[in-house]
Amino acid sequence: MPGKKFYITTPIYYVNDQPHIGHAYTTIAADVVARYKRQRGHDVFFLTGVDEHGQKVQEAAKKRNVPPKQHCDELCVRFKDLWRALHISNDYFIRTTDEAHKDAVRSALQKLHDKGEIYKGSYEGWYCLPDERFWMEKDLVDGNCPECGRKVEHIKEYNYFFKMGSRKDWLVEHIRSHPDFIQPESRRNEVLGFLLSKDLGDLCISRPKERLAWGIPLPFDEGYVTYVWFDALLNYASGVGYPSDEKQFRTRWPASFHLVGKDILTTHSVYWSTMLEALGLPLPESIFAHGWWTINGRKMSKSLQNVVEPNQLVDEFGAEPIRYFLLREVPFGLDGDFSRHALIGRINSDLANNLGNLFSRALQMIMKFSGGEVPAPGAAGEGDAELKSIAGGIVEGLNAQYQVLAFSKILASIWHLVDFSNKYIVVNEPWSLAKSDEKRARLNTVLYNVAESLRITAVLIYPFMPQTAGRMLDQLGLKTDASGVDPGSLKEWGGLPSGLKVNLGDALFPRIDEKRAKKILAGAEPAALPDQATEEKDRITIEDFMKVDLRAGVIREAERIEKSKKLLKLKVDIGSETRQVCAGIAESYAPEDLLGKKIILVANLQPAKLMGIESQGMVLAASAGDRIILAGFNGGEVGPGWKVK
Ligand code: ME8
Repeated sequence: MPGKKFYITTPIYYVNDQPHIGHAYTTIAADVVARYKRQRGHDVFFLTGVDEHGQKVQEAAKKRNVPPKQHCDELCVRFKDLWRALHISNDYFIRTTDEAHKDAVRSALQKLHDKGEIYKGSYEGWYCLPDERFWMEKDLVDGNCPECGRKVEHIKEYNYFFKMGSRKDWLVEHIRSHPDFIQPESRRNEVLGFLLSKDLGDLCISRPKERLAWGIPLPFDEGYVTYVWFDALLNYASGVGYPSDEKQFRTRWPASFHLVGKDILTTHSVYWSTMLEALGLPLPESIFAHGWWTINGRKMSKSLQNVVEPNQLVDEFGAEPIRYFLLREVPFGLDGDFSRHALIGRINSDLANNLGNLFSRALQMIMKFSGGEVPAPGAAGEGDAELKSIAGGIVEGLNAQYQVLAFSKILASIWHLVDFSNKYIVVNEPWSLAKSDEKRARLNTVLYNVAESLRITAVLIYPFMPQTAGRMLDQLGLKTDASGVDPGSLKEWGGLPSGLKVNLGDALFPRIDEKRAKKILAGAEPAALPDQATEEKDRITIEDFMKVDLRAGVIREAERIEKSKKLLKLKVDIGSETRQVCAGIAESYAPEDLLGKKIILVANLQPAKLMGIESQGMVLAASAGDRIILAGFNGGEVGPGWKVK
């Protein structure tokens, strides 16, 4: 019997240019969720595709001197190829030039027109050509588009409008009564704020053909084509059969998740929701708007020559480290900064060192001390219960973490298991146990437990790194495919059969040595310029410096400060007391990721009030542009209150 249905989508990307790292980000995230849900036995449908109509695409085709359809055919292949290279497991790839999609758009338009939801009216206003949006005079910033800052044109013309404005109260009520409808919560509040602060106008859904030819003609007036957003949003319905294949549509709809970037949250939460309501269709369960990747603190753009090409990254690093990095580095929902430097750091420490070394070490020990076979475990000993409980804890919390797309946290918790397994080996010293026959039973238990922990790790990382998971299970001697193992089954420790023949194979993740790293970084994105270091005349003496009381602290609590984008309120344990500190790090850190983090506090600053909240000290951090990284300690057990000098 098919499992519970689960339908997830990405935005359909414009084919006006090559795919870049931002497109890869959303698609990888959707892929991870789709793979997880399939593992859990859900009947998954994962849709992605391309947005091919409208001004942007028409202009791009013109620039290349090819007809728009030919341009789309060529560009669309690049997206498809990239998804293959990144191991994306979409069930369907939709193009808005597909006949079925065009029919769906025309059918929806006709239906709304027949119901009196679409009317013709005159429009006078300012039009941003690149964004394809009308603006009111009052919205303009210095006479330019408030969204992209580019020039706008004054336009007066007749157009067709969809009655969106009258649905404002209904939409506010829907958002309020469905807490998961817009995620994360900060974005939900933003949309509510936007809706409550102004009137919601009707939506202009047509463009006169003489101004824009590349679009779907309106079924009731061939002199116009459909506005690209009205066309594009309907892909989520047409991609699952609307309206011609009612049976498929009824099984799949509504979507469980629309994943989008924060740039297109309004179109999804306001335009799409009201369109669905007018069509008499249920709304999606959740729209999740993730954050924005910058490159060394700057917007990605062709003119800055800092566009990160995912194909090049795949060639340099392989697909799986990229999938891991993008979802581990920054909590989904927050903005992040991409750099090859950070990517190499994660590959070398998390992947090559922590996971890769643990895996090869474990297999080598099974080879050496157990004849290459996973031994049968004996009685439990010291540390075993903790290892099992860490694994069990991850599995227990997994569904809830996936429900809020907490990828970074999920990976951090899996790596906690990896780190503990490494520690478990160090503490139990299998090489010493192997020296005495009496300790054989304990040796077997330790080797078995490490192997079982690695099997669990493989199943858990499968959604993120499917090929690595497959290699791990294969090297552990299992013939099972990780995609077919329900993570729920991992709750029971001991699923790994003993007697399996392990095989060594190549390292999971080769370390990137200094020479290679240098070569990669030489051609990488330009570094952010740090502030100039102190001039000679501003230098201080050692006595001056010693006046600053720097202390190691542990963050015990962290929360956002209402109305502040930048500030977090922290409770920092410095041994003798707990300090309340306001830190301007909210754009770089999620509060939940700070708990337990060791930081450096300036402990003898005069208290100050920030946004009305007392701050009793200052946390040290490095910053360049918008990018902030907390200063901390490099290994070692530093206790709260230790003096830093
Ligand atoms: O907006 N960081 O297409 P688009 C993170 N066709 N994500 C990014 C990003 C960045 N720097 N840049 C792009 C469109 N994205 C419409 C969508 S849907 C019915 C129509 C990702 O090619 C992110 O998901 O401009 C963002 O929402 C999307 O690409 C925009 O892609």
